[in-house]
Amino acid sequence: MLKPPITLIDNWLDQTGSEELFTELLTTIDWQYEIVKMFDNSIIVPRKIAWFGDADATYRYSGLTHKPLPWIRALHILQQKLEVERSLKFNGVLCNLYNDGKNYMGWHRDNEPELGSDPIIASVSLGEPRRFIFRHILSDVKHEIILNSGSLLLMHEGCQQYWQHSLPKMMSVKSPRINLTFRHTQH
Ligand SMILES: O=C(O)CCC(=O)C(=O)O
Repeated sequence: MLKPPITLIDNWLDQTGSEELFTELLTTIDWQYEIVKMFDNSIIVPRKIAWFGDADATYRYSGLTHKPLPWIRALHILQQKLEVERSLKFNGVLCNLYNDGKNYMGWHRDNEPELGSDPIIASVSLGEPRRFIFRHILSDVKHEIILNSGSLLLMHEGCQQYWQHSLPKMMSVKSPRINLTFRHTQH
């Protein structure tokens, strides 16, 4: 059976650490709604975001240019943990805040040119568990996982080339979730 090239590590952060980090990020980050242009319309994206990274890690997606906010300690510690434990180097992290299950992310690939031709992406989840679905672009095969608080999802080479992903609405979810996707932008 066709499966996406991923590794999911539950409890990558322990429960206390996850809860503390979640509260810190929820209350200290200056979360912003994004407005994207679709044809002639301006659409408010159904979640809030913040982009942190090295000074030169400008990231352009959905037609918007994101200048990085300087690393905050809590995010820098995670960046270092990924480098030490997994030998993965990232120069930025996209933070997404989903207020509840009405907030979501539609089908897409993280395949912007500045991420390189076949990027590896590390995704850390905090707060409410949510469904996460992969869909193979040629065969339409789907693969579903649950992203629990404290989990680390590694999307390896091949994942962004051949698989889209989405975080669907979950109307039963009434509380927030934060997702941190560590990326390497090239200049
Ligand atoms: O919230 C998530 O787990 C997914 C985020 C995502 O797909 C993205 O940032 O590209």
